[in-house]
Amino acid sequence: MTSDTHIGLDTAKPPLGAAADWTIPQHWERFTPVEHRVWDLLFARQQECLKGRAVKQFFEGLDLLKLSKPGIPDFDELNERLFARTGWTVVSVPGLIPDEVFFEHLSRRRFPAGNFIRAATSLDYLEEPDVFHDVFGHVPILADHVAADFIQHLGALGLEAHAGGTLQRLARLYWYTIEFGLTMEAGARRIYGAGILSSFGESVYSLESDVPHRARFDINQVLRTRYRTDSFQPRYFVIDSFEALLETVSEGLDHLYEALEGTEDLDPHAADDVRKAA
Ligand code: HBI
Ligand code: FE
Repeated sequence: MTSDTHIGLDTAKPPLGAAADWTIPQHWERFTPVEHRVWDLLFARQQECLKGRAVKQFFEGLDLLKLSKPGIPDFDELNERLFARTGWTVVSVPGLIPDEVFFEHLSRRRFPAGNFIRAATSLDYLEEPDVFHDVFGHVPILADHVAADFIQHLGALGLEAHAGGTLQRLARLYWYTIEFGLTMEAGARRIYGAGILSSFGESVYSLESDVPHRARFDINQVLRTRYRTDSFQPRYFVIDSFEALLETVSEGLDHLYEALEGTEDLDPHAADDVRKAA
């Protein structure tokens, strides 16, 4: 989860107590019963709401990683299972970290997870990604081999884009897949983006509202389309499968960045026919 405009993080130094890569110890024992209860509340609500809405690899990941165990997961336990499965581990961070640091972690199969959970008084509003968004939303599909490969590859592409000045485009690919992606599954649309999976309201809206546009995933359209960070998404892109998604990035993106130079950004609110002409 991030914003098109989180400013100044790139030059920031890690906060006190954090390592050079912005990781901090989870100190799982410090979470209070109230915080564990917030996790349980959010977990129960989403597990119910996502039946028939989330992609099957999400539920398989929940089971494989035993995430339905009550309370905020202890990363030492979680990482034993996750690492054995796909070589990924979850690392604790204080909150949003600089783009380059974030993508470096992904490129090494480390997923940065916020080391805090939202207050019970604001179950549906989130300033920065908390442990529920990151671990419930992002981690289950890391247990799927193809999705795990894709997210690591996105990490490497993020580092290249950061170095090459095309990070804004790559951030859109990240946003419209890992954060807010939809996929086809047995002929029906299903959710796989963490920003939706971890949001009660958007889990329903993304599939059932007639407000947002839903377009077949097209890498060029994605790289050109701006995104909103302050509301439900006005547009979703629907992939055929994780295999198809991985295929679109397997040759790298430099040739696409070049071809898109000078093209207009696309408005996510605009209808497809208008955009086709763009
Ligand atoms: N930091 N902790 C954290 N979580 C994110 O999702 C994140 C980040 N920093 C940068 C970032 N995301 C963006 O670069 C991507 O979402 C594009
Ligand atoms: Fe996220």
